[in-house]
Amino acid sequence: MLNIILFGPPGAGKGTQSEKLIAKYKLLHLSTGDLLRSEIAANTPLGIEAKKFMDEGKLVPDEVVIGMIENKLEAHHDAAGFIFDGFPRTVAQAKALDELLAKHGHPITAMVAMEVPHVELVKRLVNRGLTSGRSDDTEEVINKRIDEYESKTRPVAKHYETQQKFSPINGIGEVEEVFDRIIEIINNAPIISL
Ligand code: B4P
Repeated sequence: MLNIILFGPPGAGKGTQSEKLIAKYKLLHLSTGDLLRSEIAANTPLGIEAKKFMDEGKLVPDEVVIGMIENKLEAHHDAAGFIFDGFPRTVAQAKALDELLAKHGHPITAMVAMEVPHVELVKRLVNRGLTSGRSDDTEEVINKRIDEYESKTRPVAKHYETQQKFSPINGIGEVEEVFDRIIEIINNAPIISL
């Protein structure tokens, strides 16, 4: 089973690269951002609560996102593996994910971290905001999201570095070039079973 975490700040290209990886490796895509946006679109109590945090550029509380991922993992026991996109975003989420995957005997294979400088992130997301209709793609909220990443999400890298699963790549370049860097890491990662 191939379990890949795509890691990086907002706008690093996690969603963009996930689409290509799913097509190549036939993995299940678990994007907490997408899951939260579909709850918002359906106007569920969870969505209404999550929207308040997302509109301010803040992370949604851990218990909400961990619960969503747990439900998806339980519902897809037979998957060939998962692409975790935008999850885990805190050390508490990473610990919860490790425990959930240990139950199934298939831990994280690799964390691929896309590195993109702050100015480029803001440029990409402001640009996406022109057409996305996303209320969090405004310059003010984008900067808050990047601050939130620096304080709460960056430490997750250390968590997987300690497990020797952390691989940074340059996230600048054509989408295809970045994709090639990611698949090189995935193809060379040892597959571990517990
Ligand atoms: P998300 O939806 O996860 O993600 P994102 O920050 O928008 O970034 P992503 O990296 O996927 O960017 P994309 O490929 O689209 O998060 C939204 C919010 O949800 C968070 O702020 C938070 O509130 C909440 N949330 C989600 N998960 C959570 C969790 N686990 N815990 C708590 N809260 C959570 O790329 C961006 C743009 O760049 C696109 O326009 C794309 O076309 C462009 N681009 C991509 N690759 C490029 C390249 N190589 N060159 C140039 N442009 C490129």
